[in-house]
Amino acid sequence: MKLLVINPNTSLAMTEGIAAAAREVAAPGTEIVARCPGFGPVSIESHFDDAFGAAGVAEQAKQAADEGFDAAVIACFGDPGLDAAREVLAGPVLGVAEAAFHAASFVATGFSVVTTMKRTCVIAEHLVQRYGFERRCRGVHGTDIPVLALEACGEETVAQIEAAARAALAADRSEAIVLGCAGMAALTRTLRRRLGVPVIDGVAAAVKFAESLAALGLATSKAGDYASPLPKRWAGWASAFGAASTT
Ligand code: 2AL
Repeated sequence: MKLLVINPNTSLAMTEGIAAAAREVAAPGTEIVARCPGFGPVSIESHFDDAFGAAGVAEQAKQAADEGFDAAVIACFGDPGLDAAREVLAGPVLGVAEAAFHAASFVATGFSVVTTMKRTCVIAEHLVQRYGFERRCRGVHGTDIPVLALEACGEETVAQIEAAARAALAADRSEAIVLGCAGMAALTRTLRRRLGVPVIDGVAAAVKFAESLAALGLATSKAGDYASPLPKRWAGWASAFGAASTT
């Protein structure tokens, strides 16, 4: 299958890291194509960043709509633009936060999220509520590690995330850790070994769920909510996005 992985931020280094994490778990027949938007912030760690990340995802999804992708993954923990991508793409679209919450719930009764800047915790908490995981997610914990610090992540940063995860497991009485940033994907195995509990990277989870949905022959329902957007006039730099979609 052909899987589109959209990194909603504009960091090429992070896009490559996400692609590597996706390829590490992908089945032999899965082709991973990783892209990021042509505009927007280099990292997403505020509501304003998130709004432009969502627009970037919408741009990438729209541009890829006729390229024959079987499924897509939105690789930023805020799942920006997820619903928009589902409207314009034919195959299933998975957000990494959504995928990670589902995966964690299969292996633990309660999980904690360990994320980047403390100010992004509310974005993750909103997703927990939106997806209905309030009874499984026992806490969201910020480390105040900037997203870009994860691009060249040394032992000091890993140790900081490990310490935050240990504190979260104890304070929340949880049994699994969800990593709250796509840039943390490369740390999964190390943290799993050190913590001795399931550590869930949403990128890997989303890739495997996308493969499963494709194997099951399941795609986004176009019967209502996720039908293609109505064609209309768009103004300014976004005018190309008003054209009718073929999906
Ligand atoms: C993220 C992420 O996954 N990518 C990004 O730019 N920001 N998440 C986060 N919690 O900071």
